Order: sequence, then C-alpha cells, then structure tokens
Amino acid sequence: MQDKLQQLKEKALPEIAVIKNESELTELENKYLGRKNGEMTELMKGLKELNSEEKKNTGQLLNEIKKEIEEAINKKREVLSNAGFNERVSKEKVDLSQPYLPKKESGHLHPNSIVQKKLEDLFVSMGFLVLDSVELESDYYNFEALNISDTHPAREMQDTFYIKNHGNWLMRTHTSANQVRAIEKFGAPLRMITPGRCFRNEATDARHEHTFYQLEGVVIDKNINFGHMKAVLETVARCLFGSETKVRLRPKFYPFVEPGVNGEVTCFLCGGKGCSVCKQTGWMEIFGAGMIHPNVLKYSGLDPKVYSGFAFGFGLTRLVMLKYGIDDVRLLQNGDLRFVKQF
Ligand code: FA5
Repeated sequence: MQDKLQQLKEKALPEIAVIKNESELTELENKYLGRKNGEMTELMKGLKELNSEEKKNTGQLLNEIKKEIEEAINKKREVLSNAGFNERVSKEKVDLSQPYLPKKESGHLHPNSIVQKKLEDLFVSMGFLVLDSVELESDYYNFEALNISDTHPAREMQDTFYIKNHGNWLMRTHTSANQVRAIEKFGAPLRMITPGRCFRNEATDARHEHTFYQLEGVVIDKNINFGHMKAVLETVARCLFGSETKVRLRPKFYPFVEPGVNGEVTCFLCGGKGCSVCKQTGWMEIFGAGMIHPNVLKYSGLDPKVYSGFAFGFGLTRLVMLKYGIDDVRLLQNGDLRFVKQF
C-alpha cells in the first residue's frame, strides 16, 4: 500500500504543475482528494485491512502525502487566480476623453411627509403607536361604527366618493375610520395615531382639496378626561408652531364624540388680524376632537362604564400650510416641481 501511495504522489504532483486554469484544477482536486471516489480516499479504505503496526506507519505516510498534494493544489490555485486578475487588469481601459456626466438629481421629502414625520416622532415620544390603515373603506367603519347611521345628516358634511355598484365601499372621508378598527385590534388601554390620505367630494378652494391628509389620534384608558385631551392638543400645536402659539377650542358637533370641539390656531398669514385665508377671523381651523362617544366604545367592544377616552383629527395638510405659509392647499398636490423644490 505504501508503494501505491508513492506512485499516486508521483502521478499527481506533475499533473498539478502543468494545469492551466482553475476549473481543471478543481477537477484534478476531485480526482485525487474527492470524498466520494477520490483516489486517495479509495486507498484510505484499505487501511482497515492492515495490522496495527502497518496501520500506524501507512496512516502516517498517507497523511503526509495527502498534505503535500493539498499544498500543491492551494499554491497552484493562488498562482492561477493572480494570473486571472492580472489578465483582467491588463484588458481594462480608462477613457480619459469621456465627457463628464452631471450628477443625478436626488429627491427629497414632500413638505407633507416632513410634518407627518415630525408629528410621528412627537407622538412616539409620548408612547403612542403609529398605525396605518386602508383608504378604500367600508361604510361601516367610516360612518356606521362612528355613530353616523345611514340617514344621519352628518353624512352630508362629509360627502364622499362611493364605488360604483359597491354601495358599501367608499374612499374614506376621514382617518377616524381607523378608530374602531384599531380599538378592535389592540383593545384598551390604547394610545395611537394614524396618519393618512382622505377624500371628499368638495368644491375645492384655497383651504379645501378633494384629497388631503389627516392625522387621527385615540387615547383610551380608565379615568381619561377632557384635560388630558387639551394638554395633548396644545403640545402638538406648540411643537409645530412654537411655544407662544394659542389654541382655541370651541364646541362642535361630531356624532362620534361627546362633547366635541373644533380647534383653531392663530392664522399664519395675518397673525390674527383677519385675511382671506382665515375668512377674516384671525383663526385657522386645524382639528376636530372630543371625548369618544359611549356608542363608539360599545361598537369597539369596550364597556363605556369602565373605559373613557378622547380622539382628535388634525388636518395634516392644513398644518403644512400653516408651518410653511402656503396660501393655497391646491399647490401641495399639483405636481409642479418649482413648488416642491422649495422645501
Ligand atoms: C373630521 O374629519 C373628524 N373626523 C375629526 C375628528 C376626529 C373629530 C376625532 C372628533 C374626533 P373635520 O371634517 O372637521 O373633522 O376635519 C378635520 C380637519 O381636517 C379640519 O379641521 C381640516 O383641517 C381638515 N380638512 C377637512 N376637510 C378638508 C379638505 N377638504 N381639505 C383640506 N383639509 C381638510
């Protein structure tokens, strides 16, 4: 067996020396050292037939020869790979006369996204979840579960786009549509915001678009009161517009809260003196809010005797207008790059 090992070595080493490329080398490696049918592996099988003295000597020789062949293969592989690299480099060309290509313009966040992200950070710092939801919504979550029955006059205030021949599906008119969905999913206690796109069949003007963004919030726990709500809303207004910002809350009817309020901040354009944007009032309406109606809690599967909560819906698009002094809401989505590039 020792003779056979010596013969194998004398055969393998010269073959390795004349190999010209890496794939042939791998083939050769399998031929001699391959685990299944490699010649060396086949010889190793014969070891078990030797007596213990022979086994010791032959085993030692076998290891030495195997190591020698492995080293020769590794060395050859290194040589071949350097040669391949050198060949590639020698073929490469750098064309110094090629004209300079201008840097591609990279995009940036839309002002709406900038304000949304800032508010998401603020709410996350106060322990709120940030939730997403659907834009094509069922009549149930957009109206019914919010205490707005089929014949309720409040449906008039939020005229929307219904899906033809699918009367129960519509483009959501407000992010409040995610209130009951979220409470059903996460239960109480709950602190969440849900920003997103809303749609209304509006006669558009400087403050009203058919497609706009809102940012809804819901807080539910035991013993939540109106004072908690006011503090959160003022925190948002001051985060966006500075610590001097005044917030005005006035009663407003929304079927899904009781009591309900609408919230205004000082008009950005006239500083409160009165102008066409704020309809000469000095104030700009930016949110609706209120204590969640017991019926909505019931629809969501909660007991209104145990839990209370508040909800608010900011007109995110209006916040953007206020923050950047944009005097026409329609500019935000008309796709004019001259406008968007200013932010
Ligand atoms: C609502 O949509 C209620 N879902 C808000 C709410 C939530 C009340 C939770 C109570 C509890 P309203 O229709 O007032 O309410 O709209 C809220 C805000 O969205 C408005 O203050 C305004 O800033 C913005 N908004 C409403 N319609 C438009 C529109 N067509 N274009 C741009 N912004 C709008």
